[in-house]
Amino acid sequence: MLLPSTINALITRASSSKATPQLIVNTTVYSKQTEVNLSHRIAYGLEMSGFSIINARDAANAIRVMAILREMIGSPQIQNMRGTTEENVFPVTNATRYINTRAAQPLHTDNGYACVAPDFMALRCLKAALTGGETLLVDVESLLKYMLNRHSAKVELLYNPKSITYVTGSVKVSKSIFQRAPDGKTRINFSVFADAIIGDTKECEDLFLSIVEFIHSPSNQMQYLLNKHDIIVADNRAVLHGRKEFEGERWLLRTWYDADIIKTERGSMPYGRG
Ligand SMILES: O=C(O)CCC(=O)C(=O)O
Ligand SMILES: [Fe+2]
Repeated sequence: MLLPSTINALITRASSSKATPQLIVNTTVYSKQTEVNLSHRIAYGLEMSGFSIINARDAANAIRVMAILREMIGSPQIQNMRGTTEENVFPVTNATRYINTRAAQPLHTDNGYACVAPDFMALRCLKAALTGGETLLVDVESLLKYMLNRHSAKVELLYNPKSITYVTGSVKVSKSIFQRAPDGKTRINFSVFADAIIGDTKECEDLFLSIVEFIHSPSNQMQYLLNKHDIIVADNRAVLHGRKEFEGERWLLRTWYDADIIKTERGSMPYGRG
C-alpha cells in the first residue's frame, strides 16, 4: 500500500532538481483572420503533442475559442453534483481541494482516481498569477519510452484493468494505468490524489513510484505560463498536467469533454478512446 506521505516525499525529491522544464513556445494566436483554420490548428496540436495553447488576447475572443472547442469536441461535461460545467480553479480559504489552493499541483489525469476520466480538458485563464503558477505537462509517449527502457516487459502489468486501486474514504476504484487506444498508441490514467493507493502486486506499486519520479523531474516536463485570456486544451490521457505553486489571485475556468471524433472545418478525425 502506498500512502500520501511516501508519494509526497518522492514528489518533493524529484521536483527539487535544479533542471528546468522545456519551455513551450508553439502557441496559436487567435484573430478574426485565423478563425477559419483555428479548429484545424487546434486539432493538429492535440494530435501531434496532446495539447494546444491559444492566446485569445481578449475576453470576447476567448469566449469564441471556447465555442469553437465545443463545436469541435462536444458538449462540456458536468463536473460535480451542482451541475457545474465550468469549474473555478482559484484559491479559497479553508480549501479542501488542490485546485482551490496556491500549492504546486502534482502531475495528473483529471479524474484519474475516479471510474471515468474525461477525454479532454480545457483551462481558460481569467486572471494570471502574480508569480509562479506555470502549467506543467508530461507527454505519455516520453513516459512510456522511459518505463520500457527501465522496466522492459514488466510495464505490461500497468495495462492490467486492475493494476492500481485508488482508495478515497470508503470508495475503492481499480483501474489500469496504461490503456491501448484503437490507434495503437498508449494513453494514461494516473493520479496521486487518494487516501491510499494499492498495487495489484508489489511490482505494480514499484512501477507506480517510478512514474511518480519521472513525471515530477523537471527535465521531463514542459512548461507554459498562462496569461489572461490564454486557453490550454489537452487530451487528458495523452498528457499529464499539473502546476507550480503561485502567489496572487490566479483564476482559471476548467472544462471537461468526451469525444469520439474531433470536428474541424476541413472534416473530422476519429479520436481513439483507450
Ligand atoms: O491550476 C492549474 O493550473 C491546474 C488545475 C488543474 O489541474 C485542474 O483544475 O484539474
Ligand atoms: Fe487537472
